[in-house]
Amino acid sequence: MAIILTGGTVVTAVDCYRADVRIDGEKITAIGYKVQQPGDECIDARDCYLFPGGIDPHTHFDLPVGATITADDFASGTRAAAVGGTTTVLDFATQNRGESLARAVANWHAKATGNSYVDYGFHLAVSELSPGVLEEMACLPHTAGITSVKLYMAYKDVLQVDDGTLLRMLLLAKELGMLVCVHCENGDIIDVLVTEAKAQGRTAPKYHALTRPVAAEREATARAVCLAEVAGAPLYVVHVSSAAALDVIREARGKGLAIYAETCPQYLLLDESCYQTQDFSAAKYVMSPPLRPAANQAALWAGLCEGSLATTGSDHCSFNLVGQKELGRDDFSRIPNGGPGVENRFGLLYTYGVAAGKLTLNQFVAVTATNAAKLFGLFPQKGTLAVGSDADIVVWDPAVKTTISAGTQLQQVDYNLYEGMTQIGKARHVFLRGQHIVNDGRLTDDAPAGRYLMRRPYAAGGDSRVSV
Ligand code: DUC
Ligand code: ZN
Ligand code: ZN
Ligand code: ZN
Repeated sequence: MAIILTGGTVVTAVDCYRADVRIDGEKITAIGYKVQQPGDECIDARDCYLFPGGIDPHTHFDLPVGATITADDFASGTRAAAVGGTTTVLDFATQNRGESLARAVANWHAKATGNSYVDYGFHLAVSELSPGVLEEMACLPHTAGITSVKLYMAYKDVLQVDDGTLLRMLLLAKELGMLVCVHCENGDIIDVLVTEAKAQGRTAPKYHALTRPVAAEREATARAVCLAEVAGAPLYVVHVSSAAALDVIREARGKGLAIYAETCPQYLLLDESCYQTQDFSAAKYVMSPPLRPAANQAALWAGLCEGSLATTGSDHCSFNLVGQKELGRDDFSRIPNGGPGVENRFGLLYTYGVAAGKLTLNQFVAVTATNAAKLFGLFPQKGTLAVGSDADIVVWDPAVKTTISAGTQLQQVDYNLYEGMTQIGKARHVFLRGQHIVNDGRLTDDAPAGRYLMRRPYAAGGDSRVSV
């Protein structure tokens, strides 16, 4: 028995039209009129948009950081994703120093298997590039289905790689058909500023932002672009937070370089004034890069609109204010970095993008799903509504208004970055490969149905990426 979504408006990155959608098993098998057959179950989608399930290309679930571990694991994080309209996450399988890549990947499978409510893939976050690790890289695409890695230009003595290492990785990745994702902040600058601030007894959360200036992001972005140019390799800049870094990306793309970039709802919607609290609660906003002066927001929205920014990731990396962020009560540099948002990304982009007139419906779909699918080897299985694609569908009711609050969220963390903000529209139904995982806005009782996604190599996507 098939499911027919009737009377809705189908939205993809390029189209917007009224049609019924037929879901047969895990796939979309027809889009059009009169696609119903006797015995089919009909679900009324009148006055709703049918969007491809959101793809969040940037989450950290069950990630150990120092002496603690992120508040959300795969179960709580992906439940939150699902109700928010996200049906695929790409999480960062993170290598501990001294650990093989195979070990890191096995660790992440152990965390996710049987616990994920949405489909998931892994990027590999590399913390050490010993010769053995470089050799292991070659196996990732075909044995593990991992076709992207992340390197850090910040976190001196912990994660930071030097330019030579980054260049080598770009050269290797190009050969292997992998996309290199880079955290672009100059870790040496930050290290000096943090040391200075602490020497002067500056311990409050706001010094996190003051020791990570925009210039450090701009410089590292320019350096990463330069290294990618030299390597002739594509580059994906994660979590772009500032107009200055965006300018570097726009210029590089203008020269024809394959530079792609992501921003996050927090940089589009929040600003550095969040750090100006008298108490410790500003620690909620301690993330890297930090929140910026408000003038950056308009530039980032424009970047999404014009395509210089291809994707939006939540960078969901949640720590409770009580007991976790508090580890840095006397020293801002010990506050675990990151904030929650996997539940809110899709709705925030709809509300403050589409409903506010900053993004078209097509642009919204591109930056919440399609472009990530193309860049990370999932298109057209994921990221669009087409016959033959996975039936990952969000039935979005634009007439519902809610107020975002930690009190009502599924994210298992004691605050929400967007507390009190309005969300326009809501996921009334969500389908994951045809399975009805959210019904009437609520998660069904079904067991976690998320599956691991073996992703195709970068080059295998061929022309689909040209349009990102
Ligand atoms: N970078 C991320 O992408 N996430 C959490 C912290 C960080 O530095
Ligand atoms: Zn990062
Ligand atoms: Zn991250
Ligand atoms: Zn159903």
